[in-house]
Amino acid sequence: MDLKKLGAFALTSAIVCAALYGTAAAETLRLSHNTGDATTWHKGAEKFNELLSAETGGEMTVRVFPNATLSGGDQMKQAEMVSRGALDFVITSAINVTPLVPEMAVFSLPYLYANYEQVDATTDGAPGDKMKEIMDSHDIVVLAWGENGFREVTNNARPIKSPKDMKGLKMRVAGPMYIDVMNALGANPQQMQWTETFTALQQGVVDGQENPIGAVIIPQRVYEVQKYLTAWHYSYDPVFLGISKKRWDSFDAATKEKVQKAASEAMAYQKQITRESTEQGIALLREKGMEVYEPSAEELQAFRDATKPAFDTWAAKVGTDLVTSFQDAVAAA
Ligand code: X2X
Repeated sequence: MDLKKLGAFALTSAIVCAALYGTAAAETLRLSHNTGDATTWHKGAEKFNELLSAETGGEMTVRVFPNATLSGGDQMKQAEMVSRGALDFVITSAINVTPLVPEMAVFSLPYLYANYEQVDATTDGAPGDKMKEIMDSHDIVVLAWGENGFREVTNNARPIKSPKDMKGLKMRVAGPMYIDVMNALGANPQQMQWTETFTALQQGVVDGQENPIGAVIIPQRVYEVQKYLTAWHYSYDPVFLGISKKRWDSFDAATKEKVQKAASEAMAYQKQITRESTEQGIALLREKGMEVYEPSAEELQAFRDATKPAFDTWAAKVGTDLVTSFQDAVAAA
């Protein structure tokens, strides 16, 4: 084939491709998250793909990878991969980012929040924006906050009604701050990947774990391997939809606007379905055979007092100014 023919062939191929796929520039971006494909995290990710495809007329689509498969099953590694541009998008929760950005632990300080109004006052207000700035300095652009939720404790040994009931329980936790919280309660914590936790609970490697009801416990059927749940609301965990700064900076202004719009809407949806599922959650878990305990205000205070050392340790790591800005927003809500 001479050069002229080769050129004509290449041109024809390009035209055929463009006709077949609508545009030659269609691109698929990758999104990693670290829960299963039935969770509200996953539904939020799928919604983001749907909205972004619609917004861009099919020019941009998002392929969703659950269970942290793109980071070799390591849920904490996702943030680091996004920050160096090895992943486009991530949906993960605050606690998973704390090895890279310790300040993210501020959200989950034990008993910082008592209700959703207080949560929203921080994520939708100046404290949430400050956290976006800090994340940005680690090359992760937080497009929108979503929700994992208030984390509740489950176990197979006994009902948990007071801190002394936690003594000696082998607890699976997600990240470093929860190790300190569990130690303050006299439990035996160990850090473990979420994807390995169901089997560990089933086989009795650990007695218990803690996770939000609507986003994780129900969709991942934790009730099949756990008998007792206490709704102690000890730590709130937000999720966020983030993009690598490298990828974000490669977009023009119009594209940024479309990505931002799809992300905001997808995470608003994710938060809404998480809260709906949580609201029905305790009744459903009882139906499934779990024994659910809802502590009184005084009982909650006992957990708050017992976890105070972990609050203080992590408030110091996070920085007093940041903690105070969160506490001020909470108090004003
Ligand atoms: O690992 C967990 O416990 C989970 C799924 O909630 C988080 O990613 C923090």
